[in-house]
Amino acid sequence: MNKKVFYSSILIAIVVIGAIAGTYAYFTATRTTNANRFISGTLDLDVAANGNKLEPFIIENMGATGNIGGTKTWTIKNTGSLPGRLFVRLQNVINEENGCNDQEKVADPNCEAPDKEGNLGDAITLKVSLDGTDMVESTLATVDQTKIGQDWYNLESIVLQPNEEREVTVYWNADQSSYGNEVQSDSVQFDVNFRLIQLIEGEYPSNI
Ligand SMILES: [Ca+2]
Ligand SMILES: [Ca+2]
Repeated sequence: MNKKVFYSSILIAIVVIGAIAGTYAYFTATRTTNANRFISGTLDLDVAANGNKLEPFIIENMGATGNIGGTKTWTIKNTGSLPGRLFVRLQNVINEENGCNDQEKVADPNCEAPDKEGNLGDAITLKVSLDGTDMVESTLATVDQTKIGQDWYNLESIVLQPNEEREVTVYWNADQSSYGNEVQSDSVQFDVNFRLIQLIEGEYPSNI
C-alpha cells in the first residue's frame, strides 16, 4: 500500500517538475519584420540574330540553283530573374501559289483554284538545332505546322537560367529531287516562335 502511494507521489512530482520546466523552458527572442512585400520574379527573353530582333523570313525565288538550302541562327537570352523552360514552334505557316504558268499547270492541275495552297513547303525540310545539335525537323507544309512545336515539347526540358544564352539555328533544305514544276512561283513563309515559360510542378499541358 505504501509502495503504491510512493509511486504515485513520484509520478506527480515528475509531472509537476515537467510543468515547471515547461513554463521556463523557452528562451525567446522576438523581432517583427515591417513592410513585408512579395515581389514577383520576371520571365523575359531576348531573341536576336545579327542584332536584329525576331522576324519572320520568307524563302522565295527558288530555282536559281537546284539544291536550295540556308541557315539562320538566333541567340536566345533569358533576361528575367527566374529560370524558364524554352519552347520553340512554327507559327503562321503560309503556302501560296502566286498564280501558275503553263508549265506549272501540267504538274499542278488545280493551281489556279481559289485559295489553293502552294506546294513549296512540301519540298522544304526544316531542322532546328540547339547549340549545334539537331533537335527536331519537319517539312514546311501547312499541315505540318505543329510538328516542330510538338516534337520540341517532347524533348527533355531545356531550361535557361537568368542571363543564360543558347543558340538556336534553323536549317532549311530542298533537294533538287524533292520538287518540280508544281512549285513554280509558289512561296512559303513562317514565323519561328520562342517562348520561355515559368517552371512548374509536373507536366506542362501538351497544347502549351
Ligand atoms: Ca504557283
Ligand atoms: Ca503550285
